[in-house]
Parts: sequence; C-alpha cells; structure tokens
Amino acid sequence: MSAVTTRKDGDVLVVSANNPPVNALGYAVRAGLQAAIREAQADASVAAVVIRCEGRTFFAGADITEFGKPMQEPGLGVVCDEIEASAKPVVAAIHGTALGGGLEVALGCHYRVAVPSAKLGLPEVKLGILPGAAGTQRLPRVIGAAEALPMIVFGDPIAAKKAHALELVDQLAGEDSLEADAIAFARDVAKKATHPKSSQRTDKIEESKKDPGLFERFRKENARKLNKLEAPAACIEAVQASVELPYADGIKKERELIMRLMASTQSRALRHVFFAERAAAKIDGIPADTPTLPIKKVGVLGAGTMGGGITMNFLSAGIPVTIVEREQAALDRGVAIIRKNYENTAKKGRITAEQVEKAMSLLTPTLDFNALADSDLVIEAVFENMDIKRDVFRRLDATVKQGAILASNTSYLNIDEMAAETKRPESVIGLHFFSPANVMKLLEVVRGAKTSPAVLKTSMELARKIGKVAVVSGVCHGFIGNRMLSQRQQQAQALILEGAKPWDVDRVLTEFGFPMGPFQMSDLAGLDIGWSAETSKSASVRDVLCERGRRGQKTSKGFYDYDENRKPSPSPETEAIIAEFAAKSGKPQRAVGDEEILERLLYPMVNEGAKILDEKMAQRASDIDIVWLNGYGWPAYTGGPMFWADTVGLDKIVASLGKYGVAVAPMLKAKAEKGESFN
Ligand code: 3H9
Repeated sequence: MSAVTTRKDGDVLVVSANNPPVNALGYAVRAGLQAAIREAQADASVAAVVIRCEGRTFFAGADITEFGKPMQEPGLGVVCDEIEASAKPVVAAIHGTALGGGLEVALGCHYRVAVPSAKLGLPEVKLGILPGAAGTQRLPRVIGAAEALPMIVFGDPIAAKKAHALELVDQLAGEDSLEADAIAFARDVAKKATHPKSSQRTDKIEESKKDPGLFERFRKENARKLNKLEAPAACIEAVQASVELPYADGIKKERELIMRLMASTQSRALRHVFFAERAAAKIDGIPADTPTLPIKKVGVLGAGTMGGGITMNFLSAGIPVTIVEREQAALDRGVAIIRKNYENTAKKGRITAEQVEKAMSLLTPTLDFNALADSDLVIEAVFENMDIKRDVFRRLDATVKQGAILASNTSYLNIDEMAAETKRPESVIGLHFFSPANVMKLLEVVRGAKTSPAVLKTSMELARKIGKVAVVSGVCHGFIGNRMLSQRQQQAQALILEGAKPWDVDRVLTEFGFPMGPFQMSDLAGLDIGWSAETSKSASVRDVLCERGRRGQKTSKGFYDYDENRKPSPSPETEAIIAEFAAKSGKPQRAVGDEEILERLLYPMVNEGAKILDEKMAQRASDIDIVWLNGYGWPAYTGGPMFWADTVGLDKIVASLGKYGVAVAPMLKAKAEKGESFN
C-alpha cells in the first residue's frame, strides 16, 4: 500500500497518509503529499483538500532515521510551501500528535481542525535541533512570539483545546467524526475568496513587536535551565528572527541554524537517546509471542521511604496496593508520608484533590503478611541484608498464590540467591527502583538465571504503564548503575586524599552537567546512612565526619558547612580531617587539575560499563546510557557514558586509564585497538 492515497468526497480531495507506526514524514510520505497537492491543482472538480492520517496519529514529525543521510527531494520545507501555495484551501485533520514536521505540515495548511484529545507541538529541541520546515517562522505568525517561544524552546506539546484558544486550531472536531467534520469544514471554507497563509500573516508579528524586550527577558529567566544546551539558544534566535526579519530572511536564518545544530555532537547525542530509550524496552532472547501476566493487584512489603515511593507508582496508575509492615507505628508513618506526598503534588496544582483521594482509596495498609496472598505481584522493600531477604522470599513462597511475580527491590544483592529460597525461581525478578521511587524514571529490571520470559516481559510492560524507563540487567553486584557508581565513588575518595578538594570534585561534575557531585550527594542523603556510632572506629573520612556530628545537610554540616538557607560553603574542618588521613597514607597531597578529576571520575565508569557489556549484564551499550541518564542525572546532551566515550575516543580513554593505574577492560582495549565504538 502506498504511503499516501487520495479519494474524492464530492468536491473535496481527501489525502490520507499511512506510514505506521507514527506517520513519520519519510521520503515516500513527502513525495505522496506533493503529488496529492499537485493532483488537486490539476483537477478542476476539486474545491478543497483535507490532509489526514490513518492509524494512531497525525504525522509525528520528520523521519528521524533519515537524519544524517542525504535528503531525498522533495524536502519537507518544499512540501509545506507547496501546500500553502495551493489555490484551493487545504485543511489539516489532526488526531493523536501533530509533532515537529507534522505540525509544520499543519501550519502549511490554510486551516487546522483537530479532535479535543489531540496534542500539537514542536519537540525538535529535544533532539538537539530546531523545527526546520519553517515552523520557527510560521508558528509565531499564527500565535504570536510570546506563545510560540516556550513551545519551540522547551518542546512540550499543547492540548488541542489550548491550541484552539490560541487560534492555532480553527475548529475542534468530534472525537469520532474528525474526517467527516474536516470535510464539511473544507467544503464550507471553499466558498471564501481567500485563505490565510501562515507565512504571510503579519497581525501577530505586529503585536509581538510591541514587546521588544521579550527575547532578552526570556533568555535571562531561563538562563540556568538552558545553560549548556545549544538548541534552545538557537530556537530563541530563530523565533526572534520571525519578529525582526522578513519571512524569507527568517527562513534563511532557520536553515542556517538547523544545519549547524544537525551536525552538532549534542544533537547526535540526543537522537541517540531517543532511539536508546525505545531500544531499552526490547528484550533480547525471548520469543515474540511470549504471553504477559495480568497485574491487577500489587503487594509491597515495607512501608519505609522505598516501599512508600514504590507503592505510589501503582496507586497513581490506578492499580490497588496492599502495603505490609511489621509495626503499626511504621505503617502509619509510611501511609501518612504517601498521603502527604500526594497532597503536596495537589497543592502545586499537578493533580486534583479527587485524584489524591482516588489514589489513597486504592491503598490497603496492614500488618498481616497473609494479606499478600492474592497479589499478582509482590515487591519487597525490606532492609538490604541477604539473610533478611532470604527469609522474606521463603515466606512469600509459602504465602503468595502460584503464578504471582515475586520481586525484590534490592540495589546490590544477588536475586538468584533469593530465588533459590523458593520453589518457583522462574517467578522471581529484581525490580530496582531509584529513590525517590515515585519520582525517578529509572527501573532496573534484574533478570535472574531462572526468571521466566513471561515474568520478564510482564515486568517491562508494567514499568511502562507506571511511567518508568526500564532497562534489563543481569545479576551482578550493584547491577548496571550502582556497579558503575562504585567506580566513581572509589575515585572520588582517592582524589580527595591525593589533594583534590571535595568542592572541586563536585564542581567538575556539575560543570560537566550532573545536577550534583558525589560529596553534595552524600551531604544531601546524610553521611550516617549505614553508619553507626557504636561501631564507628574513625577508619575513614566519613567515620570521622559523622563522629564529629558532621552528618550532612540535616546537621548543617557534612563535607560542606551550611548556612541557615542551606547554602553550602567549603569547610576548613573537613579539609583538616582529610589532610590527617592523607598524612597517615604517607603520600603528600598535591594540586589535582580539573582534567584529571574528570577523567578519573568518568573513565573508570566507562571501563566498568565495558565489563558489564562483555559479561552480558547489559543487553546493549545504549541500555547503560539509559540507566545513567534516568537514574543518576548524567546529562542527556552528552548521550550517556558509553555514547560519550565514543565521542571522546576509546583510545584516549584507554591511554588515560593506563596512566592512572586502572586495569583496562579487555573489551574496551580491543575496541580501541580496532578503532571501533560502543554505538
Ligand atoms: C522533525 O520533525 C524535524 C522537522 O522540523 C523537519 C526538519 C527538516 N521518526 O515513541 P514510540 C518510532 S524532528 C522515526 O514508542 P509512542 C520509534 O522509534 C521529529 N521513527 O510510540 C518507535 O520505533 P520502534 C519531531 C519514529 O506511542 C515507534 O516509532 N518529532 C519517530 O509511545 C513508536 O514510537 C518528534 O520528536 C520519528 N519521528 O509515542 C516526535 N517517532 O517501535 C518523536 C517515533 O522500532 N516521537 N518513531 O522502537 C514521539 O514523541 C513518540 O514516538 C510519539 C508516540 C509521541 C509520536
């Protein structure tokens, strides 16, 4: 079947695109649209045209898989121009998502009709580029620069109703009668003598000109957020051009900017992330027809911070949860925190009071372990200790119905050892949520040696349902994320003993793009997690800091000193403690440069990533990237550790690891020697 077909409905030419799954505007679609518009011009019996899409959505954008390859004519800009130049009115009939090039096609049309559930947006910035088929010039002409600016710079879509209020959509259609409504609309407007061409509109631009400070204000207000990103700055520049330059010059500017961005490392990285996220959802080595299990009822064991956060994911998705604790006080505390979290979200206007009550009504708190019996999935979030976990799995095996999934939220421990305590190791899996579990996107799905394909597939699909980005990991200490993190932690500790200051280590990482560094992180979490005053023997910097009451932000001092507004400053006491330890080690402290700090923190992680890949603990290098992007704040515009390593050059990393005395992983070495990359 061809990508674009036409049919006549009386005097309206209905142009239908069909390019599953999302009607991306690949070559065949562009050529088909161009031919259809030409057909309409040549056919005297056609009075108007409707452009619509089959399947789940209107065009979701240019075909990203074509990026970086030579463009086959006609380009999307040309197609949009031909649509706009049509002597007969063209109406876009929008359902699903009109995104990127899809919205640009709609802006080329003279009119837009949409169903209320549709979303419209220009998300190109998220791929490190900008709308390149006149979107930066047409959208401000239709809705004004002040409204177009955030849409283009942040890339978030707006709902059809808002688009209607902004006059981006001319008419809302019935949810089930889009095609018929659009045809009727087209027939109606065909009676008019002239039709609006977005590129020639001046009304909204004249209004925008009355606020010449708009762009500088916007830049200033968002400076921190947009800090190191190249695309948003270019987006602002392009929208500014739409106000300050004639249309043709604005288009030239847009072209210039997109060419530059398209070739940038940031854009390559962000496009990698787009496909990496989708690849991560795919499980290697299981038959395509693997069935999934229905998950209608979830049990959570442990109402602490993790258990509560995990519970919220399911409640928010409308899945009832039974939460079990050993003591009433702990249970009450856990439930109260869940409620408070929901109420705080409601206060910020992100959910309604009814939604809070709806979620809470799905929660059954109890002290009765047997209440877990009829759960389809139980996740244990008890203390991180193998003996306790083993015991929990024995009890779950004896209590929970056959066929249910038995999951552990362990962040380091061996899932297979837990599974071995049950008579159904095929039902056991690791579901490693990241704290705060109701917020963090990442879920490591840990595949045990005997985990069944159905349990694995069900877990991956469930993750998507509760809004997580899931990555499959094999069983190894710390799985993908924490295993790599421990390399960074080791280096951070070594660096401060050698003479780097904790605040320099943190600064180098935040300058790289992490939201915070390891010492800021420790102070935030509390240095006394897993530390005990009774057993502490002044054996490490952390021990001594805790012994002296420096337990992090909560005590107003940790690695840093904090003022009453929690503003950190370097601590002379911390420095002195570190210096004492350094003296004991016998090695004199020295000045450590930023480059060394960065290389020693990040290259050993890449090295560990290579081992993880080699051992097949991760299915693919891009999965490792997804773990770090979604669980640890690795900056997306560098693509994640493994993609970033490719951009640095594997030979450079190997040489540097050797210099710092880190044993190079065989896979990394081999790839570097062969000139290969991870992606
Ligand atoms: C652009 O338009 C540039 C222009 O300005 C012109 C410049 C000249 N291309 O996400 P899903 C694939 S830039 C190719 O799981 P959902 C995706 O990889 C573009 N492929 O579905 C996946 O493949 P697979 C601006 C694409 O229902 C499958 O479709 N537009 C594209 O959760 C299903 O995707 C965007 O950035 C594409 N454009 O979400 C929108 N889009 O099955 C990008 C998707 O093999 N797309 N695929 O893994 C999205 O945001 C979501 O896909 C969407 C559907 C919301 C549409």
